[in-house]
Amino acid sequence: MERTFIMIKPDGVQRNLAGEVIKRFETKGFTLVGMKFMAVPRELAEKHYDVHKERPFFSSLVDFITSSPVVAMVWEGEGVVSGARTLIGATNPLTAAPGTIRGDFGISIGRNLIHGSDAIETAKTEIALWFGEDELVSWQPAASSWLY
Ligand code: 3AN
Repeated sequence: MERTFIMIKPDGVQRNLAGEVIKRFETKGFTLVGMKFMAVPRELAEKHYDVHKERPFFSSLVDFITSSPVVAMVWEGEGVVSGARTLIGATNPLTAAPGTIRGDFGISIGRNLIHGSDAIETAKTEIALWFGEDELVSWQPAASSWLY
């Protein structure tokens, strides 16, 4: 089953939006298979944003992501990589559509609340970078009478 890496960035945590973000992924129908609240080591942040290392905003992006804790998650489901990007919205929150996470809660491109892998291959790389296999749990809801 397809998986994607999602991170609620320091601004999302500090604005108390973690629950709201998780709720949107849950109610959409995706399945949580890994989650940790963590401080991000600089080396991990640099590897994660390696594709942007020549961009002018690289060091401020790494500074920001390492400045206070994030919620790192892996979500699973059919089409979850592009589906998550749709839930998240465009990179610039000012032009992100209303109804998306960035469109509803953000105004600044440098504080756009959340990261989501941009392609299936990127998702595999990012999941391996952020999580050990033993931190991911595949599960199914119980087909039993106690699930109301
Ligand atoms: P997305 O997160 O939508 O995939 P990317 O991969 O282009 O967007 O950018 C990664 C992160 O870099 C963004 N989430 C944002 O925090 C930051 N970023 C992108 N463009 C800019 C910019 N022009 N100025 C400041 N930060 C930026």
